[in-house]
Amino acid sequence: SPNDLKEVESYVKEHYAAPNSDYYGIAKGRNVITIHLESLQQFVIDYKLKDENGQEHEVTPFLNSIFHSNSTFSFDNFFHQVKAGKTSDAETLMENSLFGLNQGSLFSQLGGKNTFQAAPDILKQTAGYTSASFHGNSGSFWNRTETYKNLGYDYFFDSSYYDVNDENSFQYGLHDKPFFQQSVKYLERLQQPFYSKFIAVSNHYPYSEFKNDEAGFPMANTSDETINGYFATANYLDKAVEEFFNYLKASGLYDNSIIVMYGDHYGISNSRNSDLAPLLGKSKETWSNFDNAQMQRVPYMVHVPGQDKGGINHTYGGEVDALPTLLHLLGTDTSKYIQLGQDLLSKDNDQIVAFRDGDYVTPEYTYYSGSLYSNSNGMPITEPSETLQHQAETWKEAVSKQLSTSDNINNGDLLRFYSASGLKPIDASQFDYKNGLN
Ligand code: GP9
Ligand code: MN
Repeated sequence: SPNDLKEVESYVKEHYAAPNSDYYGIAKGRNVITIHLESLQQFVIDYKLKDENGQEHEVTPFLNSIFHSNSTFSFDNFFHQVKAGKTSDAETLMENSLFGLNQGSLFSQLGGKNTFQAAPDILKQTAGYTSASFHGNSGSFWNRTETYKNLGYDYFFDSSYYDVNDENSFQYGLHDKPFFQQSVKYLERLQQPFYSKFIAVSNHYPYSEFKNDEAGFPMANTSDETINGYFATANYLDKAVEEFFNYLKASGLYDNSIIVMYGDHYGISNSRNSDLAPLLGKSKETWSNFDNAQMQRVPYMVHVPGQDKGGINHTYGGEVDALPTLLHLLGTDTSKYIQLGQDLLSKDNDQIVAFRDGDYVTPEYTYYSGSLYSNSNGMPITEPSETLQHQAETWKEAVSKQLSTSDNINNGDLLRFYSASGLKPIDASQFDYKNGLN
């Protein structure tokens, strides 16, 4: 009911993290090009895979160069927060600053009917942006076609806009190189400024598409085929993104755009991590749930060509924090929106990262699968001091409050009552994604 919204509003007010004036608005008016890096984990950044002759192969040389660039706001303590909705949960988090559901996918269950105040709509109504999502898979996957209308996307180029055949695709759609190549003809006709999202999906489980020589990258040599193929597909993704950047530069779009890149969730599941351990210089025998928690880091980078204020930021945060971070860089005031995350560049950031099941990570401690660990040595704390025990309870409460607030918003469809944003309600029927850019 509208009354439930009151509690949400006071939560949001209390947790609002004011923008950092050093960065506020530095990307104002630029196009936004978001590249979804399927299943890419932070450990891959700067990682070098050894082949059987002991020779080292950098897995993602291009992404590494962007990660280390002064023009990039890079985050190395950024965690995914998805659950069963996987990619679609990441989209929910990144573009709404709300969580997915604790069971199933919010896109599938509520995406077609709820009211949202998402990135494409905010930028359209406050700054005149056009928006488009690009993905070489069927629009019905994760109920995207219906959900995107409620997020305010003007265009959705799904697989029906691409030449997809047996040679250039796999079960989740078009491979990344042809995907970017074939996207260009739509992208260059978009009215600027635009907000765009490219869901590149080749680096998806089971990582079995780029095993032959033509991929040009060695397999890892563990007993787990999934792990073995992961590096080669990640390398393919890296090359595809580099090609896309080359196009952006050649077309001139690069200079008046910013490029946001994020990994949506883990690619190697916890049950496989102990087999990965030796490749990370760790032992299989001592691999723990603390290590599993640390593996949930994913890349998050905001590349702002021409800027030199970037660098690697160590703030602890998660996908829920991405939207306020981005909007502040674009010079958009977020204080009147219902967003549950905090700008990662803000000095007010609380740095309590919630996982969807109530576990959490802070800069010093990790709570995962029922145990509290010290980040400094990775050891479980069996007899916490009274102070620490009290702190841990406070963190747990903060996390469950953030999650329950999200659930209340989504399950009660509360944004339909929220007019203080100044955003006019979206009429989803105005969007017809079959007509392209006519
Ligand atoms: C398919 C892609 C895969 O369209 O988004 O999603 P995932 O399996 O990672 O949720
Ligand atoms: Mn995914």
